[in-house]
Amino acid sequence: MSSVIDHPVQPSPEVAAALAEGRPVVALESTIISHGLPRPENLTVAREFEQAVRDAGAVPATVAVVGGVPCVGLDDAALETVANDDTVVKVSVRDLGVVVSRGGHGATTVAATAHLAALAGIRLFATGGLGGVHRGALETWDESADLVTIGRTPVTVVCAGVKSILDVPATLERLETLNVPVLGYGTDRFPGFYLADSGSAVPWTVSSAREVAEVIAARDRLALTGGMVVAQPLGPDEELPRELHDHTLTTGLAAAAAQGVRGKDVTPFLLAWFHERTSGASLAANVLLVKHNARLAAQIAGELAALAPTAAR
Ligand code: PSU
Ligand code: MN
Repeated sequence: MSSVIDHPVQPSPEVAAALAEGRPVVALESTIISHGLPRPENLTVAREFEQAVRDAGAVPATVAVVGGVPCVGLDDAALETVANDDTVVKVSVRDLGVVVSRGGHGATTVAATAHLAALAGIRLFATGGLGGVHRGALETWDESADLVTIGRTPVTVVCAGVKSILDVPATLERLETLNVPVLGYGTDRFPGFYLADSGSAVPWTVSSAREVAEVIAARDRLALTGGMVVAQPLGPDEELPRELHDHTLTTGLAAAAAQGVRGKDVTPFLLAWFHERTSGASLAANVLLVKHNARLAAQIAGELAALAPTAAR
């Protein structure tokens, strides 16, 4: 039995075997399960995200801190804890050491998931939306640690862009400063999560998983050790109706301000606001886009394993 003293993270037996054999593995975050999606759908959906990775030929590794152990790959009981236990806290990189030392439960954000996945040797990570620069950040300084962490962590994050609850142009500017390439998958527009087009352009467009794997391999050869973002939009028939989206966003931002919601609570507050006020439409879009991203990340991991067998681990 390995311990967290010998090894920084604890991979599940299935994940450990896949990594040792150079088979494709895709990390999945857990904040989306505990704080991003409503109960009881969150547990079912968490299993569906893992299944989407499997269906595309890779091994899913959902990341979370369970009883103080930084786990990469969760068994059924651990996944259930993350989905249903009220003591699970949202854990970004700054929180990891505290939650681990106290033996607590933590659901990892994109930043904390990327950090632990990279420690385990996983190169691909699928999620819904990245954190980013919040609106009004000039006064509040509220910028997600997701950005700086991706900037220095050798993981490719497949997402549907960022939510329009954020300042999208400022987020893209920060990613540029942090040397993070943003590749639009089949699009030259940066996706806006529920919306296919956030209104901003991406610097690069790719059209196959193979192409993304080639960029990862080229970056490895160039000793570019930071991370990368692959942004995949929902289809035209899959995105939220724009009027519904805009109305829900405006009222949600106003409610957050009126109720004094700040810091790490802002994102979960706005996600819940959308889920409660779009009669299931935002939830359906959210689940669909994560599954798309899980599938694409698995395909990229497969291509990378074929292209550069040692880089895929
Ligand atoms: N954006 C979403 N859904 C999410 C999150 C962001 O559309 O679930 C979660 C992710 O876990 C992300 C985190 O890493 O919120 C960012 O939170 P903060 O802005 O507090 O860093
Ligand atoms: Mn924040």
